[in-house]
Amino acid sequence: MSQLSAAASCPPILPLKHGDIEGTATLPLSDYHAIDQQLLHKIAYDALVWSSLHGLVTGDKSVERSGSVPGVGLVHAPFTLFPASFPRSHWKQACELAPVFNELVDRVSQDGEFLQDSLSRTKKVDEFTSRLLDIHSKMLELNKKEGICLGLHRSDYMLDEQSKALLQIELNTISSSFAGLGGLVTELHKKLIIGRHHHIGWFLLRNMLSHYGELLGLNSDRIPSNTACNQFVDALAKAWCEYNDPRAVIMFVVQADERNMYDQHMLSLALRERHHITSVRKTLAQIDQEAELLPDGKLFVDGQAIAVIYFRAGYTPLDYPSESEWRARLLMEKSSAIKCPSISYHLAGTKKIQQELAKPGVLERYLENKDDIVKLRKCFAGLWSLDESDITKRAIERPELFVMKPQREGGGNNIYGGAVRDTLIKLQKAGSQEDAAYILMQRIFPTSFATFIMRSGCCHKNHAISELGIFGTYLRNRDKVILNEQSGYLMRTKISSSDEGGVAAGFAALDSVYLT
Ligand code: ADP
Ligand code: HGS
Repeated sequence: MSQLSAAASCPPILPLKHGDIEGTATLPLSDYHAIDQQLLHKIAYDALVWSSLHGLVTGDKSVERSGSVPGVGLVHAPFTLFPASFPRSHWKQACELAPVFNELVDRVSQDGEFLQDSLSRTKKVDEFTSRLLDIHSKMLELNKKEGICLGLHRSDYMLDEQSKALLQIELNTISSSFAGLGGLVTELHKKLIIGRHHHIGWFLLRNMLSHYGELLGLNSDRIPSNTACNQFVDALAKAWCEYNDPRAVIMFVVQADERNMYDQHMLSLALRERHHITSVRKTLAQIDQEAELLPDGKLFVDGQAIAVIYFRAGYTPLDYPSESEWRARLLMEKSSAIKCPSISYHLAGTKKIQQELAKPGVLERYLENKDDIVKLRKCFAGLWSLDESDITKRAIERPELFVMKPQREGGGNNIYGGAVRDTLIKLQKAGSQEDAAYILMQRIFPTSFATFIMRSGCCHKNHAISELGIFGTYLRNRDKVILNEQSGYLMRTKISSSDEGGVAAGFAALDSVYLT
């Protein structure tokens, strides 16, 4: 049965939702084959089945009775039907930057004075950042040194259409998500393009079973493999080994109302299956209730020794609704358990530090290799503090060319367009110190392309833009660097009219990469 007639037996065509672009789409990747609705539907249908069968899902608590089970109200994670084109040269550039950014975070994290000084004005006007700095200065007072440092980072980039420059959006050093689900989308896109290989009559069967590659002029070899899940898990396992207590477990610090738990469970499952390491999930409030810190620094939670603390919460003020959560964060920081991230790594990943590191001569304080410094600077977009009057003046004139950012993570916090001007004028009028809570950044305009986004079972054809995240894993035990690698990727694609990004924040869809 040919592919086209196979499509005919499918249920009615997926509705194109309001606001989608009408008419047949021109795929961004093939030589502009138009794709007909029947074929599109067949592909979308197969993709939805695949995603449910392979755990490309997010959970919610809508259907559970008691609070103790994971979110069993499952829906597929938003994903694109086809990978997003990305130039091979820029892909290579982004991958090569990963170990350099890993080393930079580790070096900056050890300069407590730089972190405190750079954030000292922010501290006065931003309660959340101030509390993080208090924990950090407490560690400085105690002269607490982190013997073993583990970083699971993701550096996000956009390819600026006008300059063709690969520019960093930000570096995430805490709760860098989607190492799990991101790899599944890579697998989905590869499977959609090429079917299962059967050894008997391999060539013949391959032609019959290969899904849509030939039809769409796509070649799955152009989709880079994505080992983010296993590399994150192997880094966590190596850190666990360095802690050297076989009874100890890895603790995931999670949000009570987490929806992205299956991205986290994928890591837990792989820890057990690949390394026979047990992981436990606790909220900050539970840790405050159940944790015990022994005089020798060993941390026990609910009676279990903790070797590694992996934060998938604690990056936003929303995670600290009371003093209980702050007590838990401080207690963990005081312990000898390996924090991922430590408070220093967490602070090194703030947007204010990103902006300070972009100042002339600052990178030279942390890195020796001149080539590395050149490589880093090449991917820096314009970054400024608000006390640079010529920039704020320009931002008031042309607010659409800037993004204004508070020291927040998790998406949905940035200021765009006219609101940039309004906020700057308000801050100037108030003459307050509030401006220290923000940074200004050059707005990056990637090329927009037509793609298909699957969300809640519906296929939306939209003009979209993409953001490439490259994962990095880093592990150091005192003066021995055990691991410093690029570790897979996350491609996120969002409709080009949306200012914000973020899958968890509900703006973007998970995607993969098609090298051109
Ligand atoms: P968060 O840490 O909350 O995710 P980010 O700095 O990553 O904040 O920004 C969130 C989203 O906003 C990004 O995923 C991207 O879609 C958009 N964004 C951020 N900075 C820029 C920029 N300079 N140019 C264009 N878009 C940006
Ligand atoms: C989790 N629910 C991030 N992490 O990586 N954002 C996106 O999954 O543990 O949503 O697009 C939490 C930020 C990019 C992924 C979400 C870096 C979270 O928001 C954690 S701090």
